[in-house]
Amino acid sequence: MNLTSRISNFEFENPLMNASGVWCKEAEQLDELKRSQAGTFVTKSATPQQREGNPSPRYVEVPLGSINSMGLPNKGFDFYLDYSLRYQNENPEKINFLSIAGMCADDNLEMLKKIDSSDFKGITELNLSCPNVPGKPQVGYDFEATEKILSQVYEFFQKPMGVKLPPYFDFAHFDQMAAILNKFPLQYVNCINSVGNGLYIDTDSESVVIKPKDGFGGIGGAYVKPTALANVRAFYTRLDSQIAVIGCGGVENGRDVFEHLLCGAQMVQIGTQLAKEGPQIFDRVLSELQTIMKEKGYNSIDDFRGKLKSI
Ligand code: OXC
Repeated sequence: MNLTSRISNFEFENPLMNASGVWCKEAEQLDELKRSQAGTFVTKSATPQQREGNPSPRYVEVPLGSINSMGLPNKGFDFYLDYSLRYQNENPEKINFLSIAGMCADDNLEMLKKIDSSDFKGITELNLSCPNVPGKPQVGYDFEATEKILSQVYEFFQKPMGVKLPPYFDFAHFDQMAAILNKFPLQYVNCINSVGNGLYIDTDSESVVIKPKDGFGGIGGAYVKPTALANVRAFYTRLDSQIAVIGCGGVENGRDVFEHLLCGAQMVQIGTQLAKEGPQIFDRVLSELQTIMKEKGYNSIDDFRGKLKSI
């Protein structure tokens, strides 16, 4: 069975990978992803310098998913660039995604300049949608700021790049954001980051469950699948065909992956459920996907990718 997926000129054995932030902060975690069945992996969103992130508790599993306010804890940009360079030297036929999330536009430009002048051959992900840094709005909800940063980036940046978007909930916003993204030579857009600033409450203790921002945090898992699928579909149908879509949100099993692919995703990321099960999840989900494809008589993902039917 052919599970091959592509982003730009890169080909991956299968469409599965981690969602940035999950199982990818430490070298040991990245090593485990490397050894897993995932088609590739993405590193934790980096800031120029190492960050501790928000106070704990800051990630809690809740009945239908998770709530988090990590606040971009990471080991600093150089660590993830070095890791990625080592990975590509050891595995010349493979590449990974390198995620960055500066605290401001200048941070992003500084990191992108370093990537541009490095030997990095993989794909950069510009995270425009972290909901968890107190006082920092999500750039992806500011259409002017999004267009401005992309214009600044493409004045010099020559390498493959995609953007990680927050979820949108209005057709006007799908239209406006897609029109902006279509102006740039992006390789992909990633839909979606967590649904920002939800509030999960523990009724017994009558309290919030995470400490930062008085309990407000990004929601992931089953809660967000319909929103994620809507965003994948909305951007798949609006973006120029050379811009791929990566689907992220609510993936727990092969059926969820199938649905993201049907909506048009090239790659499908797993976050909350990866945090729960660990990297062996990729074996299970891949075999579930193959079972569904076999039942439906599909030999390759391209047989059904994007072909969601109307009624
Ligand atoms: N999305 C992000 O982009 N970052 C993390 N959480 C999230 O939901 C974080 O570090 O807070």
